[in-house]
Amino acid sequence: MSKAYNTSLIEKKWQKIWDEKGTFYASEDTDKPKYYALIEFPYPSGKGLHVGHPRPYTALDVVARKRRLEGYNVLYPMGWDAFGLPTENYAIKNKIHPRIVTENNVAKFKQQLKSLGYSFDWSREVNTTDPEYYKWTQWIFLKLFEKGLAYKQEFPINWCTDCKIGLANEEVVNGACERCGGEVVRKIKNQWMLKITEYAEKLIKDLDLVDYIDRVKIQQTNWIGRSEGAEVDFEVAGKGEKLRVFTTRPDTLFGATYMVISPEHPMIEKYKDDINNMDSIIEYKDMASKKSDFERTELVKEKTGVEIDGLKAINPVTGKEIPIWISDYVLMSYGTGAIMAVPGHDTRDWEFAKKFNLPIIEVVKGGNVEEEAFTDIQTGEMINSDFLNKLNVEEAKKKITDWLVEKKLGERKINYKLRDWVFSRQRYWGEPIPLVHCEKCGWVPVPEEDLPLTLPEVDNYEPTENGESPIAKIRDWVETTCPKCGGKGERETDTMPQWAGSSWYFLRYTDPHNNEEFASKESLEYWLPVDWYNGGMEHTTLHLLYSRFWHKFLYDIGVVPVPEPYQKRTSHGMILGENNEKMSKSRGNVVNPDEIIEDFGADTLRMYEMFIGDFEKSVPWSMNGVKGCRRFLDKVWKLQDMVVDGDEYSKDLMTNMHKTIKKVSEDFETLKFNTAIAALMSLINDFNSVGKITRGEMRTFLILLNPVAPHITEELWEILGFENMISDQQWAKWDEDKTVDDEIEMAVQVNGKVRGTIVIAVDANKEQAKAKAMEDENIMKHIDGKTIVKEIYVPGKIFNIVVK
Ligand code: ANZ
Ligand code: ZN
Repeated sequence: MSKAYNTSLIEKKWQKIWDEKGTFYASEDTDKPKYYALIEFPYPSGKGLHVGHPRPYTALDVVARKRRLEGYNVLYPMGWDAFGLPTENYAIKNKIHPRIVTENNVAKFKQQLKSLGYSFDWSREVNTTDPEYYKWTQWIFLKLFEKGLAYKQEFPINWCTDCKIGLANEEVVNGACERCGGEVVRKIKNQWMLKITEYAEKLIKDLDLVDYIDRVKIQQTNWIGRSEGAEVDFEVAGKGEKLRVFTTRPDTLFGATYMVISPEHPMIEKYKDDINNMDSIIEYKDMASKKSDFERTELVKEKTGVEIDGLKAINPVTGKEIPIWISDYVLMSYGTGAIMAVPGHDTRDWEFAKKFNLPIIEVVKGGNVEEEAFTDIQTGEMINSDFLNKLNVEEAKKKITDWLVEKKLGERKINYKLRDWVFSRQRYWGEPIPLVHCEKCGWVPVPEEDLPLTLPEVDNYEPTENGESPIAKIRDWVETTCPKCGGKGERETDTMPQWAGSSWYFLRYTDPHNNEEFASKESLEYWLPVDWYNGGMEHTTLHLLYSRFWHKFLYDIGVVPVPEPYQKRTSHGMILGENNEKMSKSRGNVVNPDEIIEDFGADTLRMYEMFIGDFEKSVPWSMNGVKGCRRFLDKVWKLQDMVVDGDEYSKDLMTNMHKTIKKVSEDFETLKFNTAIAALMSLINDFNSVGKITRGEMRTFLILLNPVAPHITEELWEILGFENMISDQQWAKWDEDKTVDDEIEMAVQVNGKVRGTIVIAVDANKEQAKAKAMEDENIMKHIDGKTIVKEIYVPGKIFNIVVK
């Protein structure tokens, strides 16, 4: 009889062996083909590992382990995205240096990850807060600066008056800070910006080169938001001034009955002396400045606005004078900050026109513009549009644009929704931006040989009242000499955002200890691109886009060998609490992975997270599910008592073995971990009904289960005296022919009507089929007393007997 299944003993034992042997170290020194599997490295928060973390980590661990058995040299690395606000806030509150907080958190995370038995190559661990790492983050920033892709600009940001920090639009809810509820105001700050917009076109186009799940491609494409259209000049009556708009529908120009400019449009300031209602305009501007862009452009909300009294525009095709309004639904940050309003064919303009009683002209026939805007561009035909009449929208667009270009009234234009990346943070715990400001020379890079520019020691990490970084107070760090002229200079005191270090970490993994370069050419050539990258959907338009941008830039300056960093991208769903809500302390539904490992074992946790449901969907946690997985592994453990000699598969199990190998092999590739496990569960039931298993069957079973439950399978492998370790074996192969059942059910027809079914061997001949058919009463009933004139037999498919 076997010993008890002692998870803690077995799991610690194998983790130690893997560690000592360096079983999962990747090396470039091999003839094997490479495979680079990657998951998003975690932010080591003080809360420790969440049960959500192991879902993607286990999934790609399964892939990595399978690939090794398939003969690949696999890189599956891990590291820490460790700069960031929570650590800094914790440090401020508890008066501990963020570096120490980070060290502690990393130690805790690492111990937790090790207890899950991942096949990470721990010799390549990276940490974004390590000066030897961020030296290269700074280096890349300087390259961007050198090429003109980093610039400093006055930029309105959402400023939380309590946190004293800039917030992203998504972080402002009803004018208040999402974190603390504090008041959010717009504050103009001089910020470092990265010109990601320069890569907008490539970031869309090169999605063709990669194999990302559709929803990722779609989200990125929409986020970049490419719009083709035209810019058109409208004359401001009597001012010799042009008001330029961006439109995607130049074909509707004859229907432009008024214009709208953004409340921040510079024209207001310029013509303030000509405007008779400046008071109401200023009042409106104030109100608008309190809203986020998101709120301003929400479709559902009631339109507001003020007509500018004193300025009129002239529609360039009709020559008619039209009013100019200001409204917050027009953003200064998009296009030209001004629009031609076509209420007949644009929904927002239509609502605005209805509210303020502005004229609506139908220029595309097809709807009823008194009822709603007609926005279809496929079916309509132009009317009320002079030389465009009778054309369809597409033709009209082309014709009017040509006309505008010819008359020098406008030009073709492509716009993107994508904005440049605000790259400054006024906080301590981030990479210092390695630039010095000199009165004479302007912004001067810190020389490469002086990198890393390390963070100064400060006593107080609190941001300052005026919104400057706490570093600004360390005068002897700030005051320096200009690297160019040797005169007096001051260091930039903003730090980089957390997205910096994660924008290139996958490159560092290829050669993490290199002191000369961020990675050697050979390592990059060998390992890139990442073959399979799995990560959260919430990073699609942040980290995933940012890192593609940095990578493309590095490709353009010739320091990485491939244009795209990640060949394949997949994404996992969230794990919710047992009550189907997001796990959180306040909801009391948090599951601690340590406790699951303690009570059930790491293999059970790994297996459960792979079995829990469709990998791409959110699913609630279930303790019953965990127990079910543990019961399965208990059954696996007991298999050792049923093993009999024989390297072959037995006749009874032959088809099932081949079928299961095929199913598991394919499902592991297509994120169907749950159905792969189900197949293994069903195979064990077959083992149990047969009552014994050959060594050959057991061997294959252990190999198939190994990627999901690596500890128990290595242990059984050893107990049963198989050679070496599973990690040294080859992935199981299946024989397609043998995946088909030897016996099948076949319908038997008499004169084209099904009269019964027979069970026969797949390769049975007509005589054998006929013999079986004759045993069937119902079939015989239809044949008896008649003459068989024809027998049509299609092996494996059908048997048709024709009688007279
Ligand atoms: C006239 C027009 C007629 C428009 C029509 C649309 C339909 P996307 O696809 O998002 O690029 N627009 C331009 N700049 C704007 C700004 N700064 N703030 C708010 N709206 C702005 O949409 C471009 C369209 O959005 C432009 O085309 C313009 O309205 C508006 F039947 O011009 B359109
Ligand atoms: Zn200088």
